[in-house]
Amino acid sequence: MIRIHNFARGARGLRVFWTCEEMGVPYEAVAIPYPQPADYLAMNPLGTVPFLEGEEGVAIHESVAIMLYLAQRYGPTPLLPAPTDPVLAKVLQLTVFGEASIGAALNTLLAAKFGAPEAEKDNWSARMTQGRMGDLIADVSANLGDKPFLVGDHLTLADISVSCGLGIWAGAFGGVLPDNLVSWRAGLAARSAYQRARAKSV
Ligand SMILES: N[C@@H](CCC(=O)N[C@@H](CS)C(=O)NCC(=O)O)C(=O)O
Repeated sequence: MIRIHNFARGARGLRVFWTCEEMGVPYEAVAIPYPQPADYLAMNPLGTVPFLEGEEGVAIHESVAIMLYLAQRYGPTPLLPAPTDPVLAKVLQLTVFGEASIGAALNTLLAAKFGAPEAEKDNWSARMTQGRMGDLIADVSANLGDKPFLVGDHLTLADISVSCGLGIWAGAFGGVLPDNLVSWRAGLAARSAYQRARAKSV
């Protein structure tokens, strides 16, 4: 069985657990303490989570790469449209955006909030990144409009990736979201696959 390593309540690992739950892919959730033990660092020297130990010797980090890999390795799945489906491009764009834009900005802010010395917590980069988060959230809100899903008429990897990224914003920073994003996240959180994934994230 595949193994997915994650910190307790790690939002990026939740992306991966949730993808597996939606697809019905069995997995073992492996809780990683912080600081990471030597055997974990031997497998993933960066020490980041999530990390996938898959079949056929697969061993990779990067939450979005893991989601895309699982969808292709264990699909087809409605979470990832077929190559000829015109909505594929938008699903890929937003799935990557959830981490490359939102997640990366939040890591800068997390480092400033929890790691920086007092005098550096509100430095120029932190303020610039905070402002950028506003732009990113406005972009997601405009993409969603009053629809229940970001792309098309059903859940895709885009919803999973972006909503988990915004979960860090709401959870770690008490960040406020526009009403349409609050309703969308509430609808996603009501899904049984999401709830099973959350139960594995403790
Ligand atoms: N882009 C990476 C980011 C991974 C990442 O920064 N994970 C955080 C936890 S959510 C982490 O491992 N932090 C601990 C550390 O960097 O030592 C991904 O999406 O997997």
